[in-house]
Amino acid sequence: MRKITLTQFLIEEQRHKGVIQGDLRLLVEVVARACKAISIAIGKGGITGMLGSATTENIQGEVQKKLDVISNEILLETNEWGGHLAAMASEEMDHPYIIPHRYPKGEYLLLFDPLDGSSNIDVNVSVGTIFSVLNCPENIGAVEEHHFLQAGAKQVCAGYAVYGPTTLLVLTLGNGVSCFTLDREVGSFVLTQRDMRIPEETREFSINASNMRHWEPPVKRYVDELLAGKTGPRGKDFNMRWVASMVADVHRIMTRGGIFMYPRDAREPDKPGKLRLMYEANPMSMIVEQAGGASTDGNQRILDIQPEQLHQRVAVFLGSKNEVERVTSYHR
Ligand code: AHM
Ligand code: MG
Repeated sequence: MRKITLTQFLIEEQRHKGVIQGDLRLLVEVVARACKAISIAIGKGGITGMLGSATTENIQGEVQKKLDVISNEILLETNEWGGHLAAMASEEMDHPYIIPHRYPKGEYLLLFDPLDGSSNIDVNVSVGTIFSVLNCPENIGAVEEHHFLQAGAKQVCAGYAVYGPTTLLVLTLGNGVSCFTLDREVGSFVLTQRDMRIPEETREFSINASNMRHWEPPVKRYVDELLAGKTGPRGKDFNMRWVASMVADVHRIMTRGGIFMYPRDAREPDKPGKLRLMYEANPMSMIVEQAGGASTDGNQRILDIQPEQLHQRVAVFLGSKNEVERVTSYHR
């Protein structure tokens, strides 16, 4: 069987389908190259002394891991000079990084969570990188923070890498979702699955149950019904999985279905949920919808939310369509 590399896949998308422009192709290739470098840095683990915490906090007041900082730097350095970007924003940086004047300015904005699930790094459990691409508004002069505040429905591309037993890149350009596996010897991503689809029905759910006492009533009701199993209102048993790396939990759902929830809760009433709209919820929602799944904040489609702040948080319910619709209907 002929192997299709990411490069070939992108060239075909550009040439035959006209789905993407040259600069977007370059952007995806550069992000993929950054993900390879991050995968290598993670793979060395304790050998290079890179496990453990840095001495810094991010804007959310979370202590950064050394690999959070390194992954962020890798993404900035690989992407700044190619001429495909106008600016970048990251979960790990307070403010956007504007492409310096010495480099040509491109037409895209890149947003990322450089190392998602990084609390898992020290225990050798899967982590990942999540990214989102927006068009930079035209005729604006200097890029400013508010230019990033576009609804998720406007994303032109989204993807994630999972650094697990294999390194995977899952990508959507707005016409379905494809999965690539890193061939470590050759150093390229190889297409291993086209047109990923999330089954509409599932018997699996994913939530951090330790927060149960803080949940809102619709979430409590929904999870209680799942837990009641065969003899409860759902009439079937459900299984539960929680990796605590969104990339790994979402990838499982992309592969065999399920529902992922990180609801709003009463721990910090001014913060709606833990996950970030721009770096986590929007790109994952685009991918999930492109695979036939659904994604809401309990009340509305996540991709329709008009962002007000770069680092804003949001409640997330995503995955198999029928379950997402059910828990969303309990909120009404
Ligand atoms: P991070 O981006 O700082 O790693 O935080 C996001 C992660 C998600 O990957 C995961 O779903 C969630 O936080 C886990 O939260 P919890 O610690 O409540 O299990
Ligand atoms: Mg994250």
